[in-house]
Amino acid sequence: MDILTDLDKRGLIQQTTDFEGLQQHLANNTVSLYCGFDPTADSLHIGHLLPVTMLKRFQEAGHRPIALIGGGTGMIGDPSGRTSERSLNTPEVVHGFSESLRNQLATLVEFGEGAGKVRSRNNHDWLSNMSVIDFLRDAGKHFGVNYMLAKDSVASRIEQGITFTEFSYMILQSIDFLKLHEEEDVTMQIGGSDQWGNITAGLEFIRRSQENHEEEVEAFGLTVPLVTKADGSKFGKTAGGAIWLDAEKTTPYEFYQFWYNTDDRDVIKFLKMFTFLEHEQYDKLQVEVDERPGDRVAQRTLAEEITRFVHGQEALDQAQKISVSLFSGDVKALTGEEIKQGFKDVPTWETEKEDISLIDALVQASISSSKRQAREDVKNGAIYINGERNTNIDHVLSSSDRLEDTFTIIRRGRRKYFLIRFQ
Ligand code: 383
Repeated sequence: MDILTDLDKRGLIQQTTDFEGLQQHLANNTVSLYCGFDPTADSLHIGHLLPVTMLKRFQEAGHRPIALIGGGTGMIGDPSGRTSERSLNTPEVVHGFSESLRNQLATLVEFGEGAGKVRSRNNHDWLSNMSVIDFLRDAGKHFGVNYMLAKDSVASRIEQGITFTEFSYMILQSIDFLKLHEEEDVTMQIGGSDQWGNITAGLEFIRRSQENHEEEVEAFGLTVPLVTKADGSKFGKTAGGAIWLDAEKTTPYEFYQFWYNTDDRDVIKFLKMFTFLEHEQYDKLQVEVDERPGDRVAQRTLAEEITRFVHGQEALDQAQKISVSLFSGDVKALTGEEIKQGFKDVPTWETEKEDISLIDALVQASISSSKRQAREDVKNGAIYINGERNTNIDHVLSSSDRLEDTFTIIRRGRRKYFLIRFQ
């Protein structure tokens, strides 16, 4: 199957310029293509994951992807898909973010030259030393203001207001496309559907810049769709905020759980879009969803595949160990590191490393509402210490109740967890 047909079957194509021409182009050439990532934070988030997997898909299909870090464009701010002006970050901050993104991308795709590798470029290298006269003469002259005003990214901001800075952004992205076209033989830019306007502006710029050349080289654009959920809520946002690809910001356990909790109605769609499973494999998983939804085999596969891709096998194993422990209640075997991950969002009470009666601890940690309630809870068998039921109201929490000499995990009832952290 050719790559475009595969992408189409996976629901990964929102728009392309000249689909058949692109199909031909990809069939007859080793195509250099690129996708840009602006350093607006110190990590990518799952909204960036599809484009990253797209780079890998094209690489595996024998083409030559480039990940472009927007060290220059990140200084300006893309208005696409945003309802208000961005605040500018300092050059130092943008530079730091660029470094972080590059390092992160290097863990997701294999950077390097040659076959099987993904090249990386940073547009700071050419945008930062471009003179304003060159900018206005060589680039600006090819962009009609009416054309720019008609772009979604600008038109949708007219009422709100948009500065000349953000208004100019599409020209910078177009300069990149032309630059990479000339220097790296790039003939295709990919991105999310929010990037369609910028990508087509670049194509227009390349076309105009070639008007005097004898031979016109074709160039193409392709966008992936915005990921939507069956329940209408926004994909990628949880109560805790964005889902980041950086393990320090969203732990592999949280990341795993995010995917594991996918709705039955979305899970096959997400498997097709985000994983590298073959068509027969997700067809089989569709049967699982239809016939044994309670087993969540498709969700587990989804969570496994994506967590492995982003965080690696070891982090996946750990995330699964934590998940199983929390679900079964058997938490004794967790390491301190795993407890920190699994209990990141669990109510935590910090106290000195001293013995304390269980009843006092339950009240002070706000696990039970009063001493009376605490005694009831213990007597009723609702209280578990490190996974083991404790019905002794005179129990004293001591060092023998601490995991890794630091944590006591209290569970009330079937699922409600609390953490006591002794320092
Ligand atoms: C900069 C210079 C270029 C080409 C692209 C860019 C970045 C682009 C942008 N992209 C988003 C970002 O950086 O702002 N102007 O966060 C996101 N992308 C990709 C994809 C996406 C887009 O990095 O839809 C989600 O991830 O295109 O929002 O020469």
